[in-house]
Amino acid sequence: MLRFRHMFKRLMERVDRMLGRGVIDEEFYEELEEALLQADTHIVTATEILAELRKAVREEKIIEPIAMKERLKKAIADRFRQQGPAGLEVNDEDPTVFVFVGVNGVGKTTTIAKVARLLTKRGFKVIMAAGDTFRAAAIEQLEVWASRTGAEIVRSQPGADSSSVIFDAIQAAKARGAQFVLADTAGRQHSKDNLMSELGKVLRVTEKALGRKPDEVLLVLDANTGQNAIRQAEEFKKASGVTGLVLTKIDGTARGGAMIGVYDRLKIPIKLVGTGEKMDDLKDFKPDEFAASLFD
Ligand SMILES: Nc1nc2c(ncn2[C@@H]2O[C@H](COP(=O)(O)OP(=O)(O)O)[C@@H](O)[C@H]2O)c(=O)[nH]1
Ligand SMILES: [Mg+2]
Repeated sequence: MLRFRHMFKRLMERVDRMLGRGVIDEEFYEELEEALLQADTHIVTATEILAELRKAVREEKIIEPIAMKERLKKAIADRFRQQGPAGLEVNDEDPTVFVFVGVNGVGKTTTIAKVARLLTKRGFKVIMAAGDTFRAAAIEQLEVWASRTGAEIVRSQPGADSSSVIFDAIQAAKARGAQFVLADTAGRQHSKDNLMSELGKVLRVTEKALGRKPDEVLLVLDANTGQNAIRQAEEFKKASGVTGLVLTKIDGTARGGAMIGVYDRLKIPIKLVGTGEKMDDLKDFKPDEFAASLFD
């Protein structure tokens, strides 16, 4: 089982030092709050965790530092358990369409490759839509992943209308009997307003081609971005009705605190986690399993 301990390594090391003093006093709580904030925990979440610990100390009669540490781990793990199980929505009527959104560099294209790999391995026919038409390199990158994963790709020229590429990909999927369309989108435009209105158009056009909303609008978030991830999620939620989150690069972050807050603050389920740069480095987000593996 994958372990995600590194996400809270620094926090736990600091807690060990604090507990080394042997007492759980006001100073301990203050320092713990600071440590949680330094791990990028949202202020509201940090406050709630502290309240929970104080209550636990009172009601569960926690006096041993070691017991305190275990209680903190539980408080963190429970936050991840809150959302309940969440799989990807697959429609009875082909094609199922997943649209991937998010700012530049978070891992949209790589995640598309990983999801394609998962599906082609199971024998599904997958079409990638090269909807990031903002840069030529983005189209080429997706082409490389298409050939590596055995997916097909529908593309156009750099600068072409992103939504028309996705429209064409959905038509192609219907014509060729593909079960899945994975649509890439641009993470950068000339302006942020531009990006959000472009996304709005992509979703409207997808709905027109498909006869229903996309089955998932997956917002890809880089786990290293800390609090900023929450702000990005708020903006994309407004603009594109995000149905699920993909947290990438959790293999390389010590800022797990931000992720405790993501579901808490947005109530959008985490669906997948990216654990590396290779195409098999993707995990379903199973809250219980994830929480259990955080600290063992
Ligand atoms: N370590 C790690 N790197 C990742 C992960 N996902 C993506 N990357 C890397 O992040 C960089 C940007 O990814 P890309 O898919 O091009 O981002 P996009 O701009 O959102 O499409 C690339 O170097 C990827 O290899 C992950 O889960 N772990
Ligand atoms: Mg990309």
